[in-house]
Amino acid sequence: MRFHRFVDPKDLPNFIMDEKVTILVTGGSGMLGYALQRVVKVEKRPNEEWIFINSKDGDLRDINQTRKVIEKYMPTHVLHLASAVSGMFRNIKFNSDVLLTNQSINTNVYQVCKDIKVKKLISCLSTCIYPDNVTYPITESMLHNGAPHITSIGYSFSKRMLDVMNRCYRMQYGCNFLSVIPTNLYGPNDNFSLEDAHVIPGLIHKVHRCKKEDTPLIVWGTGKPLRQFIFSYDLAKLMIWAIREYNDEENIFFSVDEDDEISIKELVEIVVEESGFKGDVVFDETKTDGQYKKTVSTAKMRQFLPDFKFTPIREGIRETIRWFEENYETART
Ligand code: GFB
Repeated sequence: MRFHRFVDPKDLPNFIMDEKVTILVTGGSGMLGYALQRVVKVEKRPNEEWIFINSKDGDLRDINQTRKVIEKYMPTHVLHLASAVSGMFRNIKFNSDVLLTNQSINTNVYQVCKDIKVKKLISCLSTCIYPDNVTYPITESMLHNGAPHITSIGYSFSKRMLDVMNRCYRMQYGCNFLSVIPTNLYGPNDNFSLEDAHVIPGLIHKVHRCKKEDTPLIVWGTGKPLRQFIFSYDLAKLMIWAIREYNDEENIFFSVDEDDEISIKELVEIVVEESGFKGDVVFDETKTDGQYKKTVSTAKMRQFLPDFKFTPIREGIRETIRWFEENYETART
């Protein structure tokens, strides 16, 4: 390959194969961090060093602790996953706590990564932060076209600010800071707390209880809402691809395709069948459905990864149930 006098950095292969890269993952012991640790074991390249940190290594709400832990490893690349995140029902109760926690964590991590000149920083948004009143399927560029759903306003604006920070740091300092946007995530090592969990871990824990106590399964809402669920191990593979290869300054959705969107009712049927629950299922319609749907287009992702195979939802749920049953005593419940 002949290099011309001027080569646009974006055209250079991101990881020059023999160049040593140090990838620091914040929020390294959460559900996605857990999945990344397992996938990296298999997919790690010889020139890559992966470091997973969590709140025990330092409180990222504190700028001094943030600087200390990041400068300890001096990463060339950062996957910023640390965040206050929970299901809709906890978001409704703690919108301002979630907003303030994420604001301080993100401000500190971005500041330090700019100061130590990391080559690339990728942060993780979520599709629930997109406008609630929107045409479907949602595309990446619609992020600021209106207010998000009220149930998660604190979380949503704290994550939208990451997009704004990417643009500001890129304009002022030329930082290669960008974001990827997964849909509803589930998998091993999730938060299975009955109150705070997202719907899949919440249902898996409820079924576990109902089988023990021989009680009906209470599902919140009408069961009509629609969601695109992505298995944590699949997202881990996509995040590894992104930190190595993705250099577009615009965001990208990581999601199963639109055809794989399912209703909460269909989801309940899969969880019930895969856990062998024989009891009654009751929909408590006094509980809110939240956002009816947030269907995203995967057209951009498919341009880069036309053949990426996602784990079928039934298989992912079976694996998550197996992990929960095996780790019940130590799981977050
Ligand atoms: O997973 P979930 O809390 O997240 O709720 P969202 C999804 C749907 O499941 C809602 C219904 O329509 C709920 O009414 N649902 C039924 C349940 N039973 C349950 C249950 O036992 N627990 C829960 N949690 N839901 C979140 C955002 O919205 O999406 C977060 O609040 C985050 O910030 C996440 O972005 C990805 O999809 O409604």
